[in-house]
Amino acid sequence: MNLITNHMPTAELQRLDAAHHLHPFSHGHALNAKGARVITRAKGVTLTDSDGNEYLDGMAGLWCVNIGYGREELAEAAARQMKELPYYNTFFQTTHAPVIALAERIANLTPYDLNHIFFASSGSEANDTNIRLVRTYWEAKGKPSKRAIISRKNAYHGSSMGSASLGGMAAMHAQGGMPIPDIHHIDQPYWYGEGGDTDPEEFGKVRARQLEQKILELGADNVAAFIGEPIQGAGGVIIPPASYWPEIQRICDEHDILLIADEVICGFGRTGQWFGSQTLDIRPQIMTVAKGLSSGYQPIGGSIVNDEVADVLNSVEFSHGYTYSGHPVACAVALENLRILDEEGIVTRAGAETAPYLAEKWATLADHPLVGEAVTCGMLASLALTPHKASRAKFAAEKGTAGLICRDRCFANNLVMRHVGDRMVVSPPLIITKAEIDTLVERAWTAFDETQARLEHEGLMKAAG
Ligand code: PXG
Repeated sequence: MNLITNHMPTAELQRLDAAHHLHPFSHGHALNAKGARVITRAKGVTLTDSDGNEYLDGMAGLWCVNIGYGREELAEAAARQMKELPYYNTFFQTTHAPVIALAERIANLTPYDLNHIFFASSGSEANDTNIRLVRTYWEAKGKPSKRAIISRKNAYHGSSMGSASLGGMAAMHAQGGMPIPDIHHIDQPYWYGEGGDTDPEEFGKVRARQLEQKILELGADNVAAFIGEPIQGAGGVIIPPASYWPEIQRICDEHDILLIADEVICGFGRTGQWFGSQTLDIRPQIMTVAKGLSSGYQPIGGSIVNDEVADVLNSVEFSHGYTYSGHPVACAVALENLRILDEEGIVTRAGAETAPYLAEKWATLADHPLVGEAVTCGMLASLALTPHKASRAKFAAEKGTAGLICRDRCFANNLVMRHVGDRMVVSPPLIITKAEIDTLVERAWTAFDETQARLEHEGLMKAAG
């Protein structure tokens, strides 16, 4: 048997990793000089590295391990399915039981009449599907000019050409010739960072109305869809003012623009309900899903569409699909994941008990001198580091300097927290206990103390002018 061993010395694993493995979103030379951290196993909310250090995983991997690590039922579901039917496709007029069962399960879980799913293996692929899907939909309805898609700056929708173009990450657009044509970006509803003296609710409406201005500028006859994450995740867990989504909804409805809710992070319990659209009261015609659908145990994603969109799409041949659309093993694992999330009341408990507790404890971090705001929605939480609380000032140092120091101090205190620029974010497994939340917040506080000391020592506690 070809055993993948964790029993090589860390330095040897790091040497081989540096020699042959290209990492996502990394400066290779810098990483290789340092050596990547090697994670060997995980259980519940705890990761163990190759030196035996344990970390509380405040990020559920990459916002995906909603069910927590180490659920043997999912491994068994995969093994069972691999023995029965390890692979077959869903092209050429064929189907199989796992994909049928999962599609039905998802249709039952989703709100409104979002009853149909086109499968992919990731959020990026699903959003690429969405680009082709909404254009094909309008072509089938005799409106081929409706091609443009409007998104937001600092949105994250994936890393492929199409999905990264939908995203609004400046650093990504700077590489490789993006965005592709007919994708437009309006400003994000980030009041803390961009709202100045405007009242937050007023700011939410102002930012939403940029959508209307953009539609009028392009002509509604040329606009296919608007896409947005209910809460921006990779952009820093930006929770929009309450006024924002109702206004976006009104504008999409009035101008006959499809609304795509990218639920890749918000879906499957993250916001305290099954979908972020329910928490934020959005009625999308299309939802993108991935991550929590299988809790990351298998790569799977998809585009969920409502009855009307499915009906129109089904009136033509949609020339689109992936080898692994509806992969039987991924479907079997996702089904088991959804069964457990549901039957063990994990989503319900996260919403009713754990999220309010996280909100209460996370709010105490706002008392730290380095913290400007600390906010949560369900099991998503973020805070802004600042050199000056009262003015919500940014640091004079390059954006992300303080955040990176803080992220490293979190690791040093056995806590995985992500930094997004100078915001710190968490998105823990939904099964995290109250005692583990206490530990998370205690470790964060210590890390912030150490970050502050380091920033002071290096003369970095200065506000931007
Ligand atoms: N949409 C959203 C809202 C996402 O957060 C994707 C689409 C793309 O999914 P895939 O499965 O193709 O990665 C995502 C992914 C980070 C980070 O550092 C965030 C994501 C992925 C990787 C890193 O915050 N989000």
